Amino acid sequence: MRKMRMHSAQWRAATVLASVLLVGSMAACGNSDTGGDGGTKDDGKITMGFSQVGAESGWRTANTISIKESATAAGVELKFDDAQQKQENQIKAIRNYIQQKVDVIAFSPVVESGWDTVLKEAKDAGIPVILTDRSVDSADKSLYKTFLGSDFVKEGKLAGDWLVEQKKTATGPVNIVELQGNTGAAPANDRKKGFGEAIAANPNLKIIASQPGDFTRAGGKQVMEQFLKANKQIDVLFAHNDDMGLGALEAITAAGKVPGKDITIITVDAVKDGMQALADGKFNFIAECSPLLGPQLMDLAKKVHAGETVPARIETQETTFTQAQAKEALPTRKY
Ligand code: GYE
Repeated sequence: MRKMRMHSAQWRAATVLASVLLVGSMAACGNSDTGGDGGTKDDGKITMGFSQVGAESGWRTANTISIKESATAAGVELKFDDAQQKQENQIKAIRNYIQQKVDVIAFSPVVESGWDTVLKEAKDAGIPVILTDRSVDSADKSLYKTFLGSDFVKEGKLAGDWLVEQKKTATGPVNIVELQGNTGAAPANDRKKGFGEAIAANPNLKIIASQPGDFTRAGGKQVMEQFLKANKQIDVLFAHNDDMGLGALEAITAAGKVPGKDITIITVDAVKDGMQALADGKFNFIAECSPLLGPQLMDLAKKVHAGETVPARIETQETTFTQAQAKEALPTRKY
């Protein structure tokens, strides 16, 4: 852990000075066993404070595992906090990390808005911040070093484009219900936007109901039950993640309908359980969102800590899956 903050030029000067002093003192002691690097190696571990959204979904679990494993592999000392999907808990965790003078703060913001004050506190303390998975809507981009994560608008658009293609011969209305992620979250806002823009290509495609299911199975099930009660004809479900889709399956089956046949189901993520439902014919299409952000995050932390400039935005590479593609991909799927 670092005791004080310096600019990279100062760091370099300090490192040179320290190594000169170290070599000098070792020579004075007659100790030449320096491990072969002349004693210039910085063995001080990077300490990262990470504030995770919660444990709401299979995606999140895979993401947490990726971050913890990558920290160990990269020799980064990780302080980890689960905010249980509450912004106030994340702010508290970030303030703790500032107080503990960690080297880097990384977090996945549960919602997009309301971060300026705490980000400014981190900046004033000289602690670099990396956004992972989800972004913030702060106008001041100097409050964080980079944002590593997916293009959620694109995911929604890919989901919508697939539906437009499937329904291109439809002559009557196609009734769509939408299960949104937690209110105010970047992936909820953006997936809704991308999907809406894509389906505008065919005026037959109509969203007749749209509610948050908080990215959880329980939320998906409960809201889908309400949708089914309130709407006679539901043709399509677009769920902002696999877990809500999986919860909705129970409600659909309980209502005597066949998921994947009576109701076309499109989701986002492509975690194992979602891919299994797709391979089994219960889901119809998934836009992938990769949770395996750990290795890139650790790499970025090292660069930022060393004072290197990193790209302001790093986008995750993703694909989409049909039922046939899910069958093929499942045996080697890691999460
Ligand atoms: O799609 C969902 C999770 O922020 C991309 O959060 C992430 C989303 C993911 O709960 O399953």
